[in-house]
Amino acid sequence: MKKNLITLTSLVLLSQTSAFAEKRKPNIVVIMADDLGYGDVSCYGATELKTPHIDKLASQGVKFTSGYCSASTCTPTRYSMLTGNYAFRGKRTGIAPPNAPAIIKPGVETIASILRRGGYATAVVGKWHLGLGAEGENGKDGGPDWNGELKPGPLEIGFDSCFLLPTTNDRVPQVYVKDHHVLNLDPKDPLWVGRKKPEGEHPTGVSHRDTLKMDWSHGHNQTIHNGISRIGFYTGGHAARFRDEDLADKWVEQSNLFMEENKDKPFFLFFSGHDIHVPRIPHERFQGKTKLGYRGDSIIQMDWCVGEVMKTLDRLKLAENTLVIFCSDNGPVMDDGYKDDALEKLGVHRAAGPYTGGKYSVYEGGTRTPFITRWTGRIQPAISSEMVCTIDMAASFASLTGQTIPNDQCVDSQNILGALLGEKGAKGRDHLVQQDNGARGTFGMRVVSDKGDWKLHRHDKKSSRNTVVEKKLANYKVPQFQLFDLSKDPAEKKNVMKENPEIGAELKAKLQSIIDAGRSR
Ligand code: NG6
Ligand code: CA
Repeated sequence: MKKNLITLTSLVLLSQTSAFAEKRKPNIVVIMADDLGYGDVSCYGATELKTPHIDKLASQGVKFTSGYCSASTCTPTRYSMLTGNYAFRGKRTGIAPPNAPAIIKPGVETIASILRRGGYATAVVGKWHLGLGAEGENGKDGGPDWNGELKPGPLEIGFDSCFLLPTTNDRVPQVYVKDHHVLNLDPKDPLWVGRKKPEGEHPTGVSHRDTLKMDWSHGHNQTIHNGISRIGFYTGGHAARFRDEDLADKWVEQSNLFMEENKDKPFFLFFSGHDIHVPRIPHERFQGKTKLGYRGDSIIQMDWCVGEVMKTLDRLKLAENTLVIFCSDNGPVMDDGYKDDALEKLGVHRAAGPYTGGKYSVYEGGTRTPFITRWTGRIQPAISSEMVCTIDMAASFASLTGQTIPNDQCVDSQNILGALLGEKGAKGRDHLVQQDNGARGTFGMRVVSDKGDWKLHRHDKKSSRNTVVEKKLANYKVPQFQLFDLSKDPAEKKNVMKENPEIGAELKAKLQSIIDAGRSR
């Protein structure tokens, strides 16, 4: 009897200690904004609007002045963030079309698989844009089976659950995906998604332009939903379709549910809102809140989302046990295909702050973005100039949670946990390769050493893409290599390759060796 009692007591003690140990593993919440520039929030210098919630986060944590995403478009940054691999190494890592199959294959290590192994509940809520479904075989198209099981997808690469906008909202279809299925899909009204206009009557942004509630400026003139024409065609799935105005509320609702359900165990939430990507259609209650038009109003809506997530952490008493990271997937863009007056109403607002370029560019404005870490009680408020990047989350989170990563995985992710936590003397990266979209041979590389703070640009071929920005760029003869001294010239205005041939040669060789080595970890 006595022996049993002892065993029982020790069992209780043991389970309490392990519960305690589990509890001590911090939750991780990554909030990634879409197309948000360095200068788009007030704590990074915006004066034309106020972002109180993001500002508060920054005042409670570390505000990085050299925080980056790894690419200046969405898909490659998100691919790199999750896998810890530079996107230019992977196939089909450029902006994903509506029917793209899953880009990250099952078996590839991701932040989610690492943390799940460490006992975390893992979820992604919001924009995915990394493809769904298998590769095509025997000449058949692969990609999402919209009316069946949508796999592989997030659940096959480490997430326990997902609630998604499958692509990006200027692309079809406007439906939510919950785990493996389109939510609220009526089998009697199947969803079809394709590149060719369906037969018969099918209003488009061209044929019914005068009915649109927001006009398009380039592309984005195919199937109309909610008065907005999109990239790509779709039919059916009417009961499943959402209103653009409600997206932000939905992400908050679903994130709150996940955090509440998992409040007693460590969790990883990837909050991947759609703001401030086009079409910028904020909820009615945010429309007109700034003088910058819907682009500014969407920033306010995104800031509200950040506030709501923080409120939930407070309500669940989790702020002291949660590492929060706020970042963006690429720099800013004004006209990205819709006439929403972003440029016309810009005034003195500088979306990329002091930097040149933005989305689609390897100038600093393309990838240097707001980047904030907060962990109440653990991180001391500070401003840090250490170089940190979204691609480093994999190795850093592995270190934080005591996980090991196989040598052939997360090959470009660096463990910069100390810098992310603002620890005194802890170093960030000393170099970072930046890319535009896909793997087309346009690179930026920043290198910080005792020789200075340098930036190399490499443009292997003339861009063939069709964006307004790139068309403009194509009118210039861009030298294959350019060198900028960021210590004197953060705006990358003066190419100093001729004056600094040795530094130039060193950086060229370093970039080439990173590409050739297939890894940089
Ligand atoms: C471009 C789209 C742009 C945007 C971008 C992806 C055109 C002319 N432009 O091809 O509107 O959707 O892709 O943005 O169609 S991202 O942030 O998801 O990478
Ligand atoms: Ca983006």
